[in-house]
Amino acid sequence: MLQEEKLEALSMAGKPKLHYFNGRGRMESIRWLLAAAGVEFEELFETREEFERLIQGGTLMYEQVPIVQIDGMNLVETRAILRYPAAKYNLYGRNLQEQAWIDMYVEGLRDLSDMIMFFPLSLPGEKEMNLEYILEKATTRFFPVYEKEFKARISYIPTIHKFLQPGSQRKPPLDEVSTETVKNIFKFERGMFLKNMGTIVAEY
Ligand SMILES: N[C@@H](CCC(=O)N[C@@H](CS)C(=O)NCC(=O)O)C(=O)O
Repeated sequence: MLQEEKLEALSMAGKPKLHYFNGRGRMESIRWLLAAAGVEFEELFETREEFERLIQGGTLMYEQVPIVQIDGMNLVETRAILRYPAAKYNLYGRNLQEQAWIDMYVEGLRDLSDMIMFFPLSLPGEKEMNLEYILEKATTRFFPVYEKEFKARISYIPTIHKFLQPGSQRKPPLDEVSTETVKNIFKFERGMFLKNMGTIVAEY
């Protein structure tokens, strides 16, 4: 091994490993959280074959990603993953009340981000209707909360400011090509049915 390769391997050794496809999806909030905590992370972008290998190797508790390998654990379930570094790096409130507020913001944001995440998988005939629904809920229900509480403050936090700069590990929204990649990895063959604030009640 070359000296630089050894150094690279050493610096990667302690970093959390994130396994997901190369896009936002459920991993993006985890990327944001680690970035905000100032924690460097390594990303492994799954193909269908790698995803199946993880399943067969017994690494994925529910045969689903995201998975984050951190501190000797194979952490799955997005919100369980988020809570771990949040608590570890003191970003999960100073008391139970603060934790409850954080949970409320996180759960609301999840309702909104689930709708946005599944939007590219809408059936062609339902795209326009879904977009209208998401925009209406975003602008009247969710954005006012986040604008009031966070807008001005957040982007000034140095770690977040850095993550917002071009070239960071922040992902772009799905385009047509990456949507096809995701469909192939997770075998989404038809549309997803969105109802009631992004809850998927059926896959068809
Ligand atoms: N509740 C889980 C849901 C995970 C999930 O639905 N993952 C999708 C990719 S975003 C997946 O692995 N789908 C493949 C499958 O279920 O077979 C979480 O929040 O992490």
